Amino acid sequence: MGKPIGVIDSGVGGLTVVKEMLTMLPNESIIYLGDDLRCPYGSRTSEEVQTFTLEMAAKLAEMDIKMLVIACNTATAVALELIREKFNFPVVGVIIPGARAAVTNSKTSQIAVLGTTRTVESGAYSAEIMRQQPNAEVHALACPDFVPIVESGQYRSEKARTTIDKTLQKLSHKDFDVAILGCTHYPLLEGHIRHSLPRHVQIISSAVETVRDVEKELNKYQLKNETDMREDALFYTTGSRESFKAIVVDWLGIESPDVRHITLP
Ligand code: I24
Ligand code: DGL
Repeated sequence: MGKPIGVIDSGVGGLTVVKEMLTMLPNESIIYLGDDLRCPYGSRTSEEVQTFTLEMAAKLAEMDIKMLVIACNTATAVALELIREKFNFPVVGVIIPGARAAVTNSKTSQIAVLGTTRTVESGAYSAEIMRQQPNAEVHALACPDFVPIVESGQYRSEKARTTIDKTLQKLSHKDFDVAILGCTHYPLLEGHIRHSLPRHVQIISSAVETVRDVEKELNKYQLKNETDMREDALFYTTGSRESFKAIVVDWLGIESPDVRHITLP
């Protein structure tokens, strides 16, 4: 059996990327590591996020992965380059694929980016969009209330709707035609976000785009698993096994996932 692909995230949000990997890459084995104990990363300093991301990558490197996916926007924003320098396997983040989809789909080159405070303050999305499309205009908005709304299980509530509406009003004077959901959790809020943005605005969620890049990298480095078999996904959490497992069962529909506790560093 071939080596697995490693996936890291600040918690469970990266499971949105895993969900696409399971269907789009049916022969690939996955090892996931979520740092639930220290989640959220979005309100932490860049130094903290870099250290934690490095610790996760090192842990999966010990497990002999062939490629690493940084499924967390905040970690990608501040640590992608650092991780690429330190390890020999290919590393795929979620920002380049999301930025590309936005640039491709925007007719006006006016692009909104929604993300955590750390992601927005890093300027990583703006830099990547401008690199791909130098005359683009980027309107980045930090949405610090959005992750807590999802994690408190209130994401379908009326309160969620009003909070999201109020936050997105800050963009009401900007004339963009594409909005990037630059955080793992925001696809769960897409209904509310859709409602609070003008109807012609196209919403981009990067999970599918990211997995397309994973597939390209597998081909480029001839790392595809050619056998028609894969190991069951293996999940590690730095937090509670039971809470993590409940979300995996619910979100991925895996009946009894292998979830193990791990300590970092
Ligand atoms: N969604 C996320 N994180 C949570 C949650 C959630 N609790 C309920 N839902 N909690 O992220 C974070 C706290 N940790 C504690 C330690 O163990 C893991 C959780 C979004 C997940 C996206 C895949 C709501 C919820 C759910 C199941 C599926 C999806 C979802 F319960 F949003
Ligand atoms: N995974 C993070 C991201 O995509 C959201 C949760 C957090 O702040 O840690 O930005």
